[in-house]
Amino acid sequence: MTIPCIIHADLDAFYASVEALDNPLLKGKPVLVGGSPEGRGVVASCSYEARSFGVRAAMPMAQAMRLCPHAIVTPPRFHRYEEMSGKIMALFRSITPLVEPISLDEAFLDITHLGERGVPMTVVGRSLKERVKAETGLVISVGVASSKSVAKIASDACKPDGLLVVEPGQERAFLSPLPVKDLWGVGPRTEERLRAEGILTLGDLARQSDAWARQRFGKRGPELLALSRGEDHRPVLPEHEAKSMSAEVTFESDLSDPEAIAFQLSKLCLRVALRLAREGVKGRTVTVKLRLADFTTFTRSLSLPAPVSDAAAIQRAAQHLVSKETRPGRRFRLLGVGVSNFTGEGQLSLLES
Ligand code: DCP
Ligand code: MG
Repeated sequence: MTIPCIIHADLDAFYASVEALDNPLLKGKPVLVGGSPEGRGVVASCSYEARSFGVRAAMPMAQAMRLCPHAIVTPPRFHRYEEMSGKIMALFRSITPLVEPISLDEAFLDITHLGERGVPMTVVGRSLKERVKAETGLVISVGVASSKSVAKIASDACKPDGLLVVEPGQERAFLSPLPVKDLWGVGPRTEERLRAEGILTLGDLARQSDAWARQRFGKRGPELLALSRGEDHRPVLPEHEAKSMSAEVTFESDLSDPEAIAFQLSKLCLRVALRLAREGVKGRTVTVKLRLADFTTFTRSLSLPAPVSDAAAIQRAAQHLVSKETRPGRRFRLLGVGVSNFTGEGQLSLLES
């Protein structure tokens, strides 16, 4: 039986690293990319120099500046990050067509074919890191394992500038001492519930029975147990097999002005259109995601008579949906746009290319 070989690659301090790449004065300095410290801005990305002061992503910018007063703050430049992301994903695809991007800066690569030919995984990982560095100037951390879940945990564990290969058969030993929160899908609430039961590490979790897990977490329980044991059979799905493409933004301060919302919407539609164009797909369903000031989150969808991929058409549909939800006094915290329900037409052109 063939053992799958899966890479999880994730750029180190992505936005902050791109800023340092474009402005050498920022190299080796604590860099924070995000909203302004005066507003309600948060840190989107921070260099490892800034992290040594305790700064973390999603932290309010004002708090980050208290921890690291000499940090350099710069606003995000999404187009530039998308451009770099495109370059890196193309590089990944030159190694295998089986690339599943998870976000702008991370992807799974199925390199089972190299494993079958006996190429050592450390060699593949090292050469991937070197190529990314040489061709883009950026640094990735790489985890290699027999499954997506273990590969992802491995790349997180070896950051920054890391390479970690978990050999087949060693999955459980690798996971066992790690805290439960390292598992993909275990958020603060699940972590707290597990802690209440005395379960702190993945090893603690792996020892429980399916019945125990089902009783506490329902259907998800046995799935969590399997992941804690390093068992994960999900395949790497290339993006054109993805079900949707989307982009979203959290505002620095909640928006209620319809014109301001329309402007943000237009930028999101452009980002989604870029991704659709890159993959050569069209979709018939446009969805908007809205989060109110009180964190209530909901989506609204519209199915169109014909598939679309251009920013203007996506925007017309998205704007129609959003306009029905805006009213005086209603403030929005987050806005997202997605296109799904991809058509045969787009898929066909993909196959042809
Ligand atoms: N991002 C964001 N807000 C967050 C987390 C991430 O806007 N709360 C953006 C900025 C990041 C990018 O996504 O640069 C990638 O996210 P990562 O979690 O991979 O974070 P980094 O790449 O910045 O750091 P690292 O991967 O080295 O931990
Ligand atoms: Mg990253």
